[in-house]
Amino acid sequence: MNGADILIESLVNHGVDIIFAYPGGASMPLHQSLTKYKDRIRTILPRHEQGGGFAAQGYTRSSGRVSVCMATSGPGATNLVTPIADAKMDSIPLIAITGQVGTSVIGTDAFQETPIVEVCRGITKHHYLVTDVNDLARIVREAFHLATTGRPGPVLIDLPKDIQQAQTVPDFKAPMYLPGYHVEDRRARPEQIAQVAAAIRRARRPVIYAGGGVIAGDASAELFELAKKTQIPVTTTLMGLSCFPTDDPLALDMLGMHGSVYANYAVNEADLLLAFGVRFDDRVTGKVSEFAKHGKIVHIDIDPSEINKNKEAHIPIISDIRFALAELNKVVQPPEAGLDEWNAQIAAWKRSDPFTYDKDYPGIVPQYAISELSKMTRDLKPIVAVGVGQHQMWSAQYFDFTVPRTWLSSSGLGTMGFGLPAAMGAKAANPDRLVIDIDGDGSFLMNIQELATCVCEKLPVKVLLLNNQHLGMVMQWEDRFHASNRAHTYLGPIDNPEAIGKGDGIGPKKRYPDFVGIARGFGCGARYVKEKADLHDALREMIDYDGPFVLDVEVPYQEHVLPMIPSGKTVKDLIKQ
Ligand SMILES: Cc1ncc(C[n+]2csc(CCOP(=O)(O)OP(=O)(O)O)c2C)c(N)n1
Ligand SMILES: [Mg+2]
Repeated sequence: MNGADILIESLVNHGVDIIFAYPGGASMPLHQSLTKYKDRIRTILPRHEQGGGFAAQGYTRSSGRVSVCMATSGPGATNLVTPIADAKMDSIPLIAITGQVGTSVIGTDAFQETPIVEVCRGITKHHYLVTDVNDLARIVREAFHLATTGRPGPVLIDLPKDIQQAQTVPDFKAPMYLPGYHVEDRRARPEQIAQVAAAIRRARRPVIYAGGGVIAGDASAELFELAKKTQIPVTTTLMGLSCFPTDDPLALDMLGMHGSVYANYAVNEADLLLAFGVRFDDRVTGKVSEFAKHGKIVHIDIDPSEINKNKEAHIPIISDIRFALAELNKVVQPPEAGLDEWNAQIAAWKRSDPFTYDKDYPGIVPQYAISELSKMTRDLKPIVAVGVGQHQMWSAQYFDFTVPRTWLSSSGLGTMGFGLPAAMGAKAANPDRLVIDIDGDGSFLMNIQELATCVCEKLPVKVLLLNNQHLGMVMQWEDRFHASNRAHTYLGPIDNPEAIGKGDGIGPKKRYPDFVGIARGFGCGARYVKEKADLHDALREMIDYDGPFVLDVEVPYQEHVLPMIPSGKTVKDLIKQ
């Protein structure tokens, strides 16, 4: 077999059924091989490698199955850098394959040569430059093992063209050689579990702080059981959303910078913080020395490097989270003193400071559009992808998630342009599910070319475009911290008054660009909506449309995401209005 066939057959052997791949000179043998295996692997052609990388992530985030993206050398490879960095930050098991120039010219600035392994060294879990075709089958085995075990992450395989063409007799069962990588013993010990159970027994104001690790570790059911057994309330990070049903009475919703008032108050007053699969990110903690400083911290994570990284834990446990929670559930008892008083206090906070917005606004505010969509689709349990910005935070606040893996957000890297391709990949993985990209106009434009993929590859995703004509989140910071001085956050023509913050209406008089026209040009269904009275009907049309659909919703740009704890500040600085 040649190297290209060995690689593709290895993918098949690892259960890969879809690959997102964009060809070029240095990856042509791989694409030729993909046509041979087309009965077993579907190749989806994105319209930009970044779109392909995010589509692969959407596939993985929604299904839990490892995904694969591929690009040619040079510019193709560098276009994958952002999705790889994104996957690293959010611990997504992604295999990125790049074509490379022939081994004889590596290092000569050959046509379309970039040292992509060097470029990606700090943003992969591991990376390979293959220099011998006899290593290839083993390397692919290792790549899948590394990407999916322990703390998941992206693995890059850079494959020179001559290795793709070289012939050998492959050994698909070649043993892996990974000295120093031993994840199998990361399991909480019985005495550690007993310690946690004892801490829970003594607690009066406990809170569970659950993150993406609970989803990655497939531990939602165990988390639910623990919360129900003990009546301990649960707040989640942005990455943890959907790991615990947000409509449950014990749900405190998201915490952190744009988290709920009640979650932030509860964490601040907690005497026991149970941190599961989280990394004490600065968007969660604010000023880290002040975060959760009134209580003991239990931190369970599979990655030893997370323990005591940002915040010291009183009970640090390196463990697979599902194993740890399952063990804990066997022995745990509810707090001895009862939690009635604590949960009553939390209920009072929920009543006095719920997520809220101007319900009487005559037009459509983004929060309303998201709430309506959430209500209308509740029974369908749709998969929701988002871009980055205000619309992302409002989606996190106002959409109800009841099933794990239904929330896809570029969280750690915060990459605009994530939403549409991620939704596209999720739709490829879940053809029978409703998949919606709730997007901002700035973010949507960054990977809008993927509408072509959605149409041509028959991936009918829905786009709820919350179009405020601005880079809303940056604009909000201008409003709050820079006296509303507009510094390149308006997305229309530069001679419009909004460009310098001097618009007089609630929206620019002329809107730009014509997203409905663009969407139709790609072959999507599309509609523009401005009146509140029309929203329900427009959402219905979007959901029921047979094909990809863009609903361009005119929303005001004056709205701010609240509450807000400014960067590096504490719960005392929480802004409610
Ligand atoms: C690739 C990238 N560039 C820049 C930013 C910085 N940034 C964060 S949010 C934001 C505004 C996003 O605007 P839009 O997508 O319209 O969403 P909105 O906030 O208006 O809802 C920007 C520019 C980013 N997160 N990602
Ligand atoms: Mg916007």
